[in-house]
Amino acid sequence: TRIVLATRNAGKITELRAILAAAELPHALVGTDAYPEVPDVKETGLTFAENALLKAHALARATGLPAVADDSGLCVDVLGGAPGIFSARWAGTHGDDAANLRLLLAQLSDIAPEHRGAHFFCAAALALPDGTERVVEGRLLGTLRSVPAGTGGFGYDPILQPEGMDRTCAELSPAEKNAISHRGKAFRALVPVVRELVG
Ligand code: ITT
Ligand code: NA
Repeated sequence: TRIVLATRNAGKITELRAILAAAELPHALVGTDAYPEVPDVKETGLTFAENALLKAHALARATGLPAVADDSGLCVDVLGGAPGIFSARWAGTHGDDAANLRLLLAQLSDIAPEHRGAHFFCAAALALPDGTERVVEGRLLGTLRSVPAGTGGFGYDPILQPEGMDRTCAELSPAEKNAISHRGKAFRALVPVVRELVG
């Protein structure tokens, strides 16, 4: 069986392939790019879970295959959880990671180190063509640096320092990040669900 990965974010795809490869599922993981005719989904949900389900259902219906989707973002305590579901377009242009990071750092410039708590959040959804759906979640707690560090990962990785570590996510190896990340936790939790519902 094939399973479609409902994401166009290159950073996510790399991580999802590594996380799911470790699970040794008997499925071929096909990227959304194999289905260029599938229109982009409007992420109109109010939560990560709703948006992940919207993306998974749209691709499952369009392809007739089981689809998994990721909706994720950075939630900053002192901003009441923002950027949250708006993380990918915080500075206005969808997917402009550098601009998003710059704006967030500017917004936090007066915030003292002890008030810079934040977490990454990931909702991982599975949808089948018949409408069956499941969603699971994972988070990674940490604090936000005021100066970016590291070149790995993507998005806000250069400023999120996981709890108990002295490096940012962008300074971790891919395996180190996946072992503790919101995405690693969510998709490892999704694996038994895939085994149950897809076979
Ligand atoms: P798809 O909808 O195609 O999956 P997207 O980039 O639009 O791609 P989201 O709406 O879920 O996906 O937004 C995710 C944003 O959250 C992403 O652009 C980053 O800014 C941030 N983000 C999510 N996971 C992250 C991670 O592991 N490290 C750093 N930033 C992350
Ligand atoms: Na989103």
